[in-house]
Amino acid sequence: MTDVLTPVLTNNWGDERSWTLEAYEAQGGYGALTKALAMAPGDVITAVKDSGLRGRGGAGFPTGMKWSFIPQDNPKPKYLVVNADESEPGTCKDMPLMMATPHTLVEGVIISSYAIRAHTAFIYIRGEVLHVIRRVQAAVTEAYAAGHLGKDIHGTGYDLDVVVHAGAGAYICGEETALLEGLEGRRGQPRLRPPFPAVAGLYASPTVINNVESIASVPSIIEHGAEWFASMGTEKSKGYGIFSLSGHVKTPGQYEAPLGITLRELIDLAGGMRDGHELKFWTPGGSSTPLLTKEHLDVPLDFEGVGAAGSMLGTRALQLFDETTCVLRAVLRWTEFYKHESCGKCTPCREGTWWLVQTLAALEKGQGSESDLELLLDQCDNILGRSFCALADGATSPISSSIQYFRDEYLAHLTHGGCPFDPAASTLFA
Ligand code: L3W
Repeated sequence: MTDVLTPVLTNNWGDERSWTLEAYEAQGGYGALTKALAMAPGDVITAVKDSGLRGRGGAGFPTGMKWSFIPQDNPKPKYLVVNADESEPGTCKDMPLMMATPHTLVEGVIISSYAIRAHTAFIYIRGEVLHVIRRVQAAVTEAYAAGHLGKDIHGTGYDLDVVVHAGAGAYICGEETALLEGLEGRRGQPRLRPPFPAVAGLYASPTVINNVESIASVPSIIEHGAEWFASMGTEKSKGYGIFSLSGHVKTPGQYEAPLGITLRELIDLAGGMRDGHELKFWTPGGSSTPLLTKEHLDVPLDFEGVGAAGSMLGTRALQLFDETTCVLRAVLRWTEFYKHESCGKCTPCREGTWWLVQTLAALEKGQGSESDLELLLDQCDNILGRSFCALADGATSPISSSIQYFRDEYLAHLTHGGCPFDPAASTLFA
């Protein structure tokens, strides 16, 4: 069994007033900043590269490599933007992190900005979570007062300003280029890539955009060293991450563990499935990642292991459903979400998600025929890889995977003339 629970990011979550500067500094907080500021910026990038840290926002792109794409011969200002929009269904790691230890993020922002030679950084937080926005803003204010931010940080001559920005509440703004549009004051819609933000991002300047957890992982890498971080996890998926468990599990919550842990181990940590019930299906990284089943309980939860099982690690948002849940109803509910959140910019997504809902809703009511399953898969085919960003691709994932694993359940709706499940039996999607 993997060494379970390696709390680094979550280590002080239970402490009284863990979010204050005083509590953070009492645990050695901002020590990594002092260490980083004594290093050359390029050496900080090398340390993050050597650690093997990969983006924690879903895609797993190597963080240090992304930073090294910032062209230092470009005279334009460089920016760091933290993607704190966390909206993927089931994902709940960045918000608790920002509530419990916002200074971990702020310290990470300063070190990361220093590494890419940025003098302005933005933390883009989804607008609905006012309490989180206030907490992060309070931490930024404390950091300015303590000399960790502003002019001549720690007397090194390095200047950095941090702006906390509230989004306006749209799932699409978690997509990095739509986020930049929002930050520039426009309607949040994705831009065509390339150019990638590292070349032309915010205000057409070189910009690094990283997820909260990625940036919050940086101080401990600097403090303990790249080798320490790389000694955890698996060969290609290094380090640890926060796994969020929700659904029909006894103790839902955040479990920090090395990448490569299995769902079976995590369920044990969470006290098991609810009494008398067994796992039926689950999402490894939110509803945008193809569903898996109980056959996949021992898949290593790293980018490669989950990929080999036909899904994606994504945001490690593990949503667990037992045998009382109608898979079709769950998938319909997610598809309605994607239809609602489609920004409408490209036709495959705008029209395609609408058609997916129509077809699924009819099947869920027991209307239509078996050929509608092929129609649904055909609709998915016409969306996948043909839209502007990953939103529509994500919308197809639960549909095609549920047909792959639960075709009989779709057909049972047709023979039953409606949903054969008792909606009262499942506490979810009832
Ligand atoms: C420079 C290149 N930069 C790639 C950068 C790129 C981005 C990062 C990853 O979507 C996924 C999505 C969701 N030069 C580059 C380059 N980059 N090539 O690397 O890029 P990419 O395109 O692989 O992914 P993405 O657009 O960032 C993220 C999936 O994650 N997801 C997560 C959803 C999460 C939320 C949330 O609430 N946090 O919404 C779940 O599965 O579907 O596939 O920075 O610029 N040549």
